[in-house]
This record gives sequence, structure tokens and C-alpha cells, in this order.
Amino acid sequence: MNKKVYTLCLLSNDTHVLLGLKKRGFGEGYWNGFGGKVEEGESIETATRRELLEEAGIHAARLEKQGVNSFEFVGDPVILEVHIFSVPEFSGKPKESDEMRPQWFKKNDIPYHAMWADDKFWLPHFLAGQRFAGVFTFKDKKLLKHTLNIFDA
Ligand code: 6OG
Repeated sequence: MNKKVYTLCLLSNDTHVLLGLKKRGFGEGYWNGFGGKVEEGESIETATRRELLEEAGIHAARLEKQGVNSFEFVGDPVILEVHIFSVPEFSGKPKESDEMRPQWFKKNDIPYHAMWADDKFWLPHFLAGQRFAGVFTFKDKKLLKHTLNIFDA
């Protein structure tokens, strides 16, 4: 078994959440949070800040770890371990990059139909401030099965 570590972070306020439309590469055409692969020698938090700045032009003043999801793809020995953060304090205005087109969405109007199939399971808990850990098995873009544990405060 081979594991790759990724970051994912989402900004939100009382009413809205910031998502980015992935313009190229893995997950192209899907709305998602901002993030990417943790580089060798880099901490997970440093990678989270770097990706948010590169993809959306936002500086994270504070990060809060909220969850970790593992993704398995049938036929692929590599497990993606994605560490998910909220960003309670930040500066800067969302800015389009080569990779992402940021847009604020109402929390009750999230475009789940154009997102990875796992998101509708964990994102409501994320937005409610809960912590969670999930394991999701995909065949290509189809979600075959999952488990999700919610840790109430
Ligand atoms: P780059 O390839 O752009 O990083 N990611 C996923 N996010 C969700 N919501 N569901 C998945 O289900 C995902 N698999 C990967 C991790 C990829 C970005 O996409 C996230 C990274 O933030 C399969 O460097």
C-alpha cells in the first residue's frame, strides 16, 4: 500500500462557503476546496497555506484541522489521504488562478451535482463545525462505498 498526502481547505462565514472550480488536472470541472499534494519535507499546515495562496490568492492567518478522508480507487494501489481544514481567519480577496476559479456559494445552495461524490456526506458536518474521518472507495468517479465517523465536540 502506497499513500499520498494531500491538503484541502474551505473558507466559510455564517451564510456562504468559498469553492473553486478546478480548471485542469485531477477533478477538472468539479467545485472543491483549495489544496494539493504535500511536498517532501513540508508540513501539512505549510502545504495547506501554500496551496490556498497559489490557487486563490488568500493568506490563511489561522487554520483549524477538521477532518481526514482517505480515498481509494479500485485497481489503484495508491491511497489518497486528504487533510481538511477550515480557515477561521484569513486575509486577501479570492482571485482566479491557472488552476481554480473561486466563487462564494450560499450554504444552502452548494453545487453537489458538480462536486466529488464524497462531498455531500462530509461537507455538511464540516460546515457545522464538526470533526470527522472518512474512508471512500471510488471506481473512477463513481462512489462505491464509504464509512464516515463524526466526532461531536
Ligand atoms: P491536485 O491534484 O490539484 O490536488 N481531492 C479530493 N477532494 C474531494 N472533495 N474528493 C475527492 O475524492 C478528492 N480527491 C482529491 C485533494 C487534488 C485536490 O483534490 C482533493 C486536493 O485538494 C476523490 O494537486
